[in-house]
Amino acid sequence: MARKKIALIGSGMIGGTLAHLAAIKELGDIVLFDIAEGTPQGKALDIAQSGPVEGFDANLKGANSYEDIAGADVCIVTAGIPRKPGMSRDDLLKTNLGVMKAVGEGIAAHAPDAFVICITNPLDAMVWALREFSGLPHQKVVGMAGVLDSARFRHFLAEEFNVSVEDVTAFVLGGHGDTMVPVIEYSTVAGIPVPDLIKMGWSTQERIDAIVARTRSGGGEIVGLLKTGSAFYAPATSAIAMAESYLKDKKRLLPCAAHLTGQYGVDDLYVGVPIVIGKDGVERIVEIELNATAKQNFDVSVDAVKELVAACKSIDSSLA
Ligand code: A3D
Repeated sequence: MARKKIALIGSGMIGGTLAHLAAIKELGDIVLFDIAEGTPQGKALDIAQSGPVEGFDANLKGANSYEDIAGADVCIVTAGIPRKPGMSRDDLLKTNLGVMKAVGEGIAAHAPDAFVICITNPLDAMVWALREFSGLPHQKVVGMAGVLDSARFRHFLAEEFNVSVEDVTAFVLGGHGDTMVPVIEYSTVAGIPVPDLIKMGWSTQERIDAIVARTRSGGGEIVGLLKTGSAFYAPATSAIAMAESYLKDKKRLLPCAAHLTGQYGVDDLYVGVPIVIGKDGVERIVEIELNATAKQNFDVSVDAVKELVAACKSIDSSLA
């Protein structure tokens, strides 16, 4: 059986980490693509040279031409620019929208059967635009944010309760950004919901509220520390979990930005919700019951995504 092929569109900090993880996990052969000449080739060679030590078999190739992603089973998109000092959110949106157009057309031409995972920010709007530009089926295009935001929440909860991260499950829904919705009723330690743990004296509502707030600004906290970039290890790991669920038909239930067609009262928008990822891509969208506060927060989050999509439509009339 031929190896699967994984194309990484964007070979920056997340792209390189994705390549390393995909190689170590032997998910398939890997193509690193970027417009920067030398970067994808250098990273591909460096990671390939770790193969003999790690003992993985994977072909790694760096590329500046979309032809090299031909026939990819999975494309993970991190291409774009980060927000620079003095740059408005709209300027960022405009630039990255142009990048999504080029990437979407490249994928449509060379890897139309791929499962596509978008990571480029602003996430919920970029994944929507990428899907529009590529024309791929909605169930084959998703955005990575919820797995990362939930992982951050799980990490903080595990620290708070002094238990293994393995036993902590958590849900963070909604758009990626300040308006994301960590849902504590569905967050558990080995099945015990967080509100019950508060009642049992494991923590207090105030401390959990602080953890929720820290989760919401989890990306910003890391940007503040790194100063020259944003998080890349945990974002890459999160996208690899999604890719693995597709490639191995694991049918994992993961919070991801998925295209909604009426679920949660939302139509034609990508928002973070629980989905099942298997060999067909998004195989199920799971509608969980939200309490009044969570629903209210979810709606605020949806409005923020709507605004961004409207801005995309006004920048590029082909999207309107
Ligand atoms: P970075 O290291 O700057 O890598 C981006 C790469 O994209 C660079 O190598 C660029 O050369 C390349 N690039 C730019 N334009 C194009 C193009 N047209 N075609 C192909 N490649 C291009 O960034 P990063 O890897 O740290 O982050 C990548 C993206 O992920 C950014 O938009 C971040 O904001 C975003 N991000 C999202 C999350 C989420 O949870 C959603 C978390 C962390 C980062």
